[in-house]
Amino acid sequence: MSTTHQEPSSPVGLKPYMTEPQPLLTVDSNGKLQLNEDTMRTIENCTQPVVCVGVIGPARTGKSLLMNRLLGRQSGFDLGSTLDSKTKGIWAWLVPHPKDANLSLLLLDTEGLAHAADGCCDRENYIFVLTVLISGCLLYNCQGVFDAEKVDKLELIANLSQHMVDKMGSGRDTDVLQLFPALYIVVRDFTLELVMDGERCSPDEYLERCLKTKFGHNKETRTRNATKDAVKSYFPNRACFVLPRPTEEEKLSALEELGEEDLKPNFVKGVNDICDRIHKEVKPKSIQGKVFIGRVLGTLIRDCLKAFESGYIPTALSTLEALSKTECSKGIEAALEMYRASMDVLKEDFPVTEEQLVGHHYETFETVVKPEFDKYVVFDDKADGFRKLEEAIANHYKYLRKINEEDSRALCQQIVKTLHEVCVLTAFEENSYTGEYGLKRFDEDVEKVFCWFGRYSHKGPPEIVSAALEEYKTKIGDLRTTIEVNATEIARKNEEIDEQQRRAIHAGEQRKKLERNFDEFKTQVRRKEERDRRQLKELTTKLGDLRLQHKEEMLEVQRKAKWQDMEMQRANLQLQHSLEIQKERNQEQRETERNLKERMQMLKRQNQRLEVCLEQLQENDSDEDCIIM
Ligand SMILES: Nc1nc2c(ncn2[C@@H]2O[C@H](COP(=O)(O)OP(=O)(O)O)[C@@H](O)[C@H]2O)c(=O)[nH]1
Ligand SMILES: [Mg+2]
Repeated sequence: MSTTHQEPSSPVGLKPYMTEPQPLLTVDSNGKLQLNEDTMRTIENCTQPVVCVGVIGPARTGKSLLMNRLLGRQSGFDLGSTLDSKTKGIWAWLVPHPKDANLSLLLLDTEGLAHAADGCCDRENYIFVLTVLISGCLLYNCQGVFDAEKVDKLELIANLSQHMVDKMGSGRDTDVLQLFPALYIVVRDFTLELVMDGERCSPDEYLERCLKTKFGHNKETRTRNATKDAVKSYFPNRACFVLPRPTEEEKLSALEELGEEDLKPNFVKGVNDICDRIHKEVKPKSIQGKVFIGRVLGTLIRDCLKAFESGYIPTALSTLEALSKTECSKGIEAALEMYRASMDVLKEDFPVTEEQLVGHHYETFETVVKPEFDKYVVFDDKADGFRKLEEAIANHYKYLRKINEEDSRALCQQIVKTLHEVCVLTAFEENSYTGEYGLKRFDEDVEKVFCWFGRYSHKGPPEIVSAALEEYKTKIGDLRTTIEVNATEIARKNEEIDEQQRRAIHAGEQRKKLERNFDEFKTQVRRKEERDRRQLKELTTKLGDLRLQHKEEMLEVQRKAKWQDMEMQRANLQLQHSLEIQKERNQEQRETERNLKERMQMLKRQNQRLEVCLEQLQENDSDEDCIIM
């Protein structure tokens, strides 16, 4: 086979491709189709344009085997070798495109039309419609020959297609028809010679001949002709392939185990031809130049499922409208996200000027938002989606503008606050603005604030910057008035204080003078007191001396008087004794008158000598020895 399967590369944590087929639509116990989210995620995450190939046709006609062989695989999609169909719903297999690294290939294996009689008509319709809508190539697989009976079997396809293109003339006819895939009819177990009118013909010529309408008016002919016309109208891009039986009858049930060498060469060649044609001709679907990538396919599938769940089969137009709406919303979301991300880069530098913000906004809008939105949007003829986008962007721009202005305001206020603190507040707290030149200093410092503020760049929109300065001016104006009032008040108080100080100094001088006088007076008093004390002391000493002297003199006098008394007494005694003696002697005198007279004379002399002695004693009053002598 010409196709070589490449193992999908799957970075850790991401599953860009599927290593094996996965269920896309499963059938629950009630026969309802359920979407497999895991498979959907893988498809939706595929960012490459996707070539989608779906196979339909009666059950057990080798559809699954054909899909596996398209990937050069013996196995993959389950084959059913019994009457029971292995494939229910739709199975998907997303792989890298074997021939184009920029594309991905999605194979859809369906449970088949005219499925076993389990009353699943709606389901068949849904599966067909969904496969048609998302596939770029629809393989219609049938067995035997493509004859009138097979054409009849296409009636369902024709009818459904007819339904899908209902309401033609909406202005979207081209787009609607573009949604239809190429139709490749694959006739399996084809045993006949391809001969028409005696000449060999190609399978495509064979198909076209089969699709030729026939003349006739009976109902059967009319219906068949309508089917043929419908198929030709909706599937202008069509082809036919015939494949012989892949191998001998007895090996059919074990086809999965057979290698290429076990298959008939014609079968292998036929499958290769299909592959080549698919690889060459089937392109990813696109509407209005918007190529279907995984996300768009996902949107289509989900929109279809919504319609199925509501019980109706979507038309191509409704599908496109739903797709347009959903993609438009996603486009708005994605473009807005890109806008946000791009603007967030500028937001890091907030605040910026209005020009910068507007400039970045317009540049982002033109170079990022529009292209991103364009990736999604289809059928936005009236630009409703674009208006919504503009509105969303405008809202976000408004929000950013507000943030920018808030940031600018906050920054300006912060700068002003810091400068004010550094240039003004510190000086204010240190009372530098009081006194005669306080207000002048204040004005100079405020001027510094304005000057330094002007040196800061990236402050944001000028009107916000101006507003911040105006606000500061008002605030500073109040402060200036306060300083002015304070300065006047302080000047007045200073004058008062100066006056008080002057008075105090004067009073102090007066007091000092008084104190000096008082000190002098005290000194004088002290000196006088000392003098008086000294004099008093001297007088006291003198008095004491005098008293002592007087006392001694008195004692001496007394002593002398006492002594004199004693002397007198002694003299008296002597005198008495003398008198007695005198008397005796007088008697004796009388007796001895002469002797007495003589003796009297002698006593008188003695008395005179005593008196002389006494006088001498009186003259030497302190000489006791002398006295004692
Ligand atoms: N006669 C015949 N049998 C086939 C062919 N391809 C597959 N088979 C067998 O038919 C049975 C059903 O095949 P499968 O691929 O599951 O058919 P599906 O139900 O259409 O998907 C299996 O046993 C296959 O081996 C074919 O081309 N001719
Ligand atoms: Mg199958």
